Amino acid sequence: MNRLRVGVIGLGVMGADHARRVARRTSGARLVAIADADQGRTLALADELGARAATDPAELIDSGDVDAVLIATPGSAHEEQVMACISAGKPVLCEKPLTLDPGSSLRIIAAERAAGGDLVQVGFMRRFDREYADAKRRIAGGEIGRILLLHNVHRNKSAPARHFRTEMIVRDSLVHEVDIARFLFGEEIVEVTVLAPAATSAAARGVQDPLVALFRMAGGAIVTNEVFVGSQVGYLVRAEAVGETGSVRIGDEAAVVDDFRDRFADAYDREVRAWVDACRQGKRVGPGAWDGYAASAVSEAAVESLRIGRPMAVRLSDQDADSDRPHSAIR
Ligand code: ISE
Repeated sequence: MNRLRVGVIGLGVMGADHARRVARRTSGARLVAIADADQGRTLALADELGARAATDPAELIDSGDVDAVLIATPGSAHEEQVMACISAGKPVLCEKPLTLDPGSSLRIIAAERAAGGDLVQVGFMRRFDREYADAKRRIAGGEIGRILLLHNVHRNKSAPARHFRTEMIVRDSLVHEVDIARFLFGEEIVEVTVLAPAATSAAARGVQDPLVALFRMAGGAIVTNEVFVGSQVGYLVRAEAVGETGSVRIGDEAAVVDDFRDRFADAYDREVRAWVDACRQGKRVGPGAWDGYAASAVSEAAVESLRIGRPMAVRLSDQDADSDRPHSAIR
């Protein structure tokens, strides 16, 4: 079978990493085209990787030499670009968050359903991390009994400098804990509470960093989350799922590194390889449009909880992409 011809849109930190991953470390795929608003950046990377520098995202998506698209642009651009991929009938791996609000994610679900395809995979790469995948297997297998608690710690060394706002800690960082809680429990999050401890002096004026968030799962379990993007120490992600008869820990052996691309390099490789393999078989793996929507709805409730200072219920649409899959049956 021919290799999957992949186009990458968005060549910032994550997008350039993915373009190199597809070009150099993903069997079954070929990087054929790249696009970014910065034409100089596009030309330089196209030269480095031997890909075509597309004139703009729309041209890349519609191009006859592109079978599948990887989107790594800012979240504000995702709806239009994912919709264009759906219209073109092309499978798409869209970096998280799928979109910045629940309504736009629901529009993507509706468009995907109307197109009759299961085309959208969302870039929640931790599901492909070996430790998280093993934890899911052990929990699903009943090794620790019913899980009652999940504790997450998520620290970055420093916050992105430009225009960083408190709600980005929720929508861009905590969103990983939202998805991994849904994944490990196999349930939806029904309530979220966000608390702002005393902020670090390293935070920009008005930014509340760190944040503490509590999720209540549909089955009654509680998830505690610390997200600290300006920790000044390094990138650290740990978790412990606590069950009735034991616990499963994640990240204890992981070195504290500077960058999330180092901590999850293997997970990103496995995620993209799984996406390519699925596309070549006309299938989809991992988190889909519904998972992107649910994470967006929880993020919206989390931002509101922080604003009003009390718990917020998470209300999900009954427009489920897989009508035969109850909300709580998360893949
Ligand atoms: C970034 O976009 C990621 O996805 C990282 O995993 C996360 O730790 C970081 O906070 C985000 O900005």
